Amino acid sequence: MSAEDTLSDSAGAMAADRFVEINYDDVIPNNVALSSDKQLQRALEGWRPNYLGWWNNMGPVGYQASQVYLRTAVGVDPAGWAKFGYVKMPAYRWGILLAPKIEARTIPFGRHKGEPAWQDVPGEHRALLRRLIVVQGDTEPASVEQQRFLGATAPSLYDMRNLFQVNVEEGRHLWAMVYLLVKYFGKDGREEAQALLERQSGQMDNPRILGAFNERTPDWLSFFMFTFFTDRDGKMQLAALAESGFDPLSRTCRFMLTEEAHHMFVGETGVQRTIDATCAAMVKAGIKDPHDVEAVRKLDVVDLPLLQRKLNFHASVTRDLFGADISSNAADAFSSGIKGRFNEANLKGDDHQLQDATYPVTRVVDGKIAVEQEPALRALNARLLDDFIADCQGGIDRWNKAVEKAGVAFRFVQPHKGFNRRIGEFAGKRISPAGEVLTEDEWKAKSGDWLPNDDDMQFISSLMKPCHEPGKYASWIAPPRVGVNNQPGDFEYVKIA
Ligand code: BYC
Repeated sequence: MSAEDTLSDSAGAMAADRFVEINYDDVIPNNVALSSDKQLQRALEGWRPNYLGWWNNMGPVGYQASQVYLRTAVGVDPAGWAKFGYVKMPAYRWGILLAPKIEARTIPFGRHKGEPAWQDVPGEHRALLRRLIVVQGDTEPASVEQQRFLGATAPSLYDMRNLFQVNVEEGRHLWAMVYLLVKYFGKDGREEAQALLERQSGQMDNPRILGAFNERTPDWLSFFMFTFFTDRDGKMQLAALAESGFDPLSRTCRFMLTEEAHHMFVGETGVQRTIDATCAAMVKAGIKDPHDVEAVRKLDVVDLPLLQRKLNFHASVTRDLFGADISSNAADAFSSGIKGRFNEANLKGDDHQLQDATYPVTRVVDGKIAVEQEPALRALNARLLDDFIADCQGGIDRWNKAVEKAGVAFRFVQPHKGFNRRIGEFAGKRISPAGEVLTEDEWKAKSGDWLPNDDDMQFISSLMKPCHEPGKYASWIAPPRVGVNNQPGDFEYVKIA
C-alpha cells in the first residue's frame, strides 16, 4: 500500500471512526510529538476532515485527481527538510513543523525584554495573541481561494506545478496557525480554527479579514505579482512574528519563512520570464519603442507599460496590508513582546523598547507631502512597510537588469508610498506614482494610465490560453532557467488525469 493510500484511508478513518488505530506521524509529518499528544490528536481529528472538505470545495478547481510533482516538508533539517515526488493534492501530507528550539531564548523586545521566552500563552496577552494568529491564519486559505481557477489557464506544466506547490504550502501554513490555536487556546482556539474554514475570499457576508485577500486573482500575471508583492508581506509579517516572545509562534513562523521564500521566487521569476518573452519578441520584430503598445501586443506578449500598471496595483494594494502607519494595536503588540520589528534581535544601537525613539512618517500636510517625526512605538506599521518597500526593490532591480540587457529602453519603478492607498496616512488622498498630491479631477483624468484598465485586463485575459504539453510554454512567458529540483526541460510536472 502506498503512503498516499494509507493517507486517504486514515483521512476516512479519522472522519468515520475515531477508534481506528492511526499512525499520526505517517499521516501528518510533525515534530510536535503528535503521536503522544492525545488532546492535540482529538482536536485535529475534529478539524482535519473539515479542512479536507474545504480543500475539495474551495481549493484548486480540477486537477485534484492529477499527479503533481510536489515537495513535501517532512522535517526541519536545513539540509533535507523536503521530499519531492508525485502526489495527488488531496493526499498531500500537510504537516506541523516548528523550527528547532533555541535553548534559553529570551524575549528580545518590549517591556518583558530579557525575560525567558514564554512556552505557554501569557494570560495577560491572550486576546491580542489569538487575534494576530487568526489574522495570519486567515490569509493562508484566502490565497488558495483566490487562485483556485488558475490551473485551467496555466502557461505550462512547470507553472501549473508551481501554482499547486504554493497552494498546498499555503494550506500547510494554515495548519501551522491551526496547530497554535488548538494546542494553546482551548475551546476558543478550536472555534477560531473552524471559522478559518468558513470565511471566504470575496464573499459578501463572511469575507476574509484583510482587504487584499478579497481581491480576485483572475490571471497568471496577477498571480505572479501577488506572489512577488503579497507573499512578501507574508515574509515581513512572519519575520516580525518570528521575533515573538511566545516561543511556539516564533518557531512556527521561522519554519514557515523557509517555504515563503519559494513563493516569492515563483513571483519574481514569473514576472522576469514575462519580461524576457516580451523583450525577446520586441528585439526579434525590430520594435524599439516599448510604448508602441499596439505593435507589441500583436506579438502575443505583455507590453512593459502594462506590467508597470500591474506592479502599481499590486504594490499599492499590498501596502494596505500593513495597517495604519500610526497604530496603537502595533504599539501594544510590541510592548507586550508579541510582535517585533523586521530583524528585531539583530537591530544594533537600539534599546528594543522604543520608549524615547522617533521614526519619520510620510504624510500629506497642508496639501504637500511631508515627513514628520512620530514616536517610534506608534509608527511600527510605517516602519515595517518601509522595510517591505526596500525588500521589493531588489527584485525590481533584477527585472530592470533583464530589460537593460535586452537593449530595451524601459525602467520599472515602485510607485510613491501614497499612491492608490485605502489604509493609513494616505487613505482618501490622491497621490500620483511620482508622489504629487492631486485633486480628484486630476486623479480621474490620469489614473487609467497608472492602474490596469479594462482594455489591459481584456488583453491579459486573451493571452491566458493553456499550454499543457511537457516542455512547452505560452507565447507570453519564457521557459525557466532551471527546472524544479533540477528536472530536465521536458519533465512532466503534472500528469493530468
Ligand atoms: N484590511 O491599527 P491598525 C501572508 C484592521 S500576508 C482590512 O490599522 P494593526 C500571506 C485591523 O485588523 C501577512 N482590515 O492595524 C501572503 C484592525 O482591526 P481590529 C498576514 C484591516 O492592527 C500571501 C483595524 O483595522 N499576516 O501571510 O496594527 C499569501 C485597525 O488596525 C487592514 C499579518 O498580517 C486591511 N488591509 O495591523 C498567503 C500578521 N489593515 O483588530 C499569506 C498579523 C488593518 O481593530 N496581523 N485592518 O478589529 C497583524 O499584524 C495586524 O493585524 C495587521 C494590522 C498588520 C494586519
